[in-house]
Amino acid sequence: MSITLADHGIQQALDQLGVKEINLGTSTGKQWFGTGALIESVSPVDNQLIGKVHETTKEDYEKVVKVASESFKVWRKMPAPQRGEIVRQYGELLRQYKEPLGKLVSYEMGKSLQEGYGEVQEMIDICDFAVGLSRQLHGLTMHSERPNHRMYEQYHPLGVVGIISAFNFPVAVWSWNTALAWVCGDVCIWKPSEKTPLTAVACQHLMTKVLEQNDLPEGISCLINGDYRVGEWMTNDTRVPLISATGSIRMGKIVAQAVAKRLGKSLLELGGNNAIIVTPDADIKMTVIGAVFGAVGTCGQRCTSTRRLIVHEEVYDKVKNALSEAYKQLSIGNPLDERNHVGPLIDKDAVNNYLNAIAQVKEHGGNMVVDGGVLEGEGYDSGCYVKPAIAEAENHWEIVQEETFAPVLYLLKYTGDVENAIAIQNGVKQGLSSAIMTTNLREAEKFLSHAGSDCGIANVNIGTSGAEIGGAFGGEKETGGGRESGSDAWKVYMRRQTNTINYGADLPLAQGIKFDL
Ligand code: UN1
Repeated sequence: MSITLADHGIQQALDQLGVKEINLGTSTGKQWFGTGALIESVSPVDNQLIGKVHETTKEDYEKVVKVASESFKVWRKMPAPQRGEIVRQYGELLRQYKEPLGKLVSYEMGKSLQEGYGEVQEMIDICDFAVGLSRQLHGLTMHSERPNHRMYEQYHPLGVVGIISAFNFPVAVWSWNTALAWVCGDVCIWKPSEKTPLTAVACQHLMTKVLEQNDLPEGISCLINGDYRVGEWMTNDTRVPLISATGSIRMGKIVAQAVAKRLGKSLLELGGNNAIIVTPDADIKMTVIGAVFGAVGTCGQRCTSTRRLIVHEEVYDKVKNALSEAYKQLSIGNPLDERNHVGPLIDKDAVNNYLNAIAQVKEHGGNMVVDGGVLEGEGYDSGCYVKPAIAEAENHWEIVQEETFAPVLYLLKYTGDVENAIAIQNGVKQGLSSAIMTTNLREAEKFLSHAGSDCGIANVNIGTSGAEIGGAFGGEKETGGGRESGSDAWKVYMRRQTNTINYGADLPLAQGIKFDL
């Protein structure tokens, strides 16, 4: 028996957010337009069509870039703290709309309601962060080698920022980029995942309210919709100096090359193959909580999801048993029901990738500690609900080396010193997030040292996922090297200028060069 959108409370959320059955997919802020083909947004929760969005055509795209480039000239003139005020208002609106937006995130993407709300909370948090930042876009001053000279640096807005986001964090990652870019004086064009276009339409409607209330020009916040072809218009466009892209390594390599070809800047946040090292001195209770949330949260579809658990032989069986017990407690089902821990995968392709990973483990003769499978029967009609699985594996297997965006956790055994575990942890192409569970200071510090984890994120006694917005987020190696959200990640959204001012009556040259006329 199918449940209607109204039964889920989704219809009400859509109404509150101004999302319709058929939506224009292109927006420059106040104006909405679009004549392109329709993208259908189907919920992985129960296969229901939530709504449709018109794809952006090349003509629409041209219009958007023109408007964005014009509005940049106005926006960059506004003092940064005033831009911060606009972001503050957006954050306020997100507080008001947290419930419907969180719900729509949960239903369109399939993550648990708690995580849907958590994602909107990340948006609110980054807005708050950006408001403070708007008064701190500082450069350094340096002492000049020449007398009567002053040297300093300043940061200027960059221009139009193109944001390509993924389905798994359909709204938060956009906010990490826009909230910072806006206070930095940039204007943004957002291409969300074609799997989650409605949450993007909802966010743009909210921003439209803010822009209208403040009588700001069109083009500060723009939305375009479509698949990789629409993304390509942006990556190849010299009018877009920075492309920030989140997604697969495969996608990132294409984007990076296209942007580099025109010597643009890119900020890449790509795949991870995140591991937790569990040493003999680990607190097992904490380990289980961190590992289970890391592996099954968001149904294993975070770029920070825990994929590998590298466990010392002394505690291996204990950890293995504790994990299989914990997995028995997991309830899988409709993510809008707060009793469920795990919702569906995004679509059938994701289910196939998951099944393929398990099949490959079995081909290698790997033992399934907790077997997987697709769930069937009432409540599982969409065919996207899978059982989180745990497999005993080896690090060098091709499937372990890859990121499978699904809840499959590989158990890897190590012997001897923590250095051996670190070598396994680093022995993959990706370098996003990593963690160690230990109460031993020496092990923890080794893991954090120059010879330790090679990832952008390295945690002690915390899992690999669930990073706070205050730190710079991103990773090394094939994760792409970009940093988003906290710390000084804002610098990538600006151009740096070094200024030297001579307030003397002579013109001495640097490096002691004499050039007498
Ligand atoms: C992502 O999966 O692309 O650290 C982002 C985390 C979240 C963000 C994940 N704060 O798990």
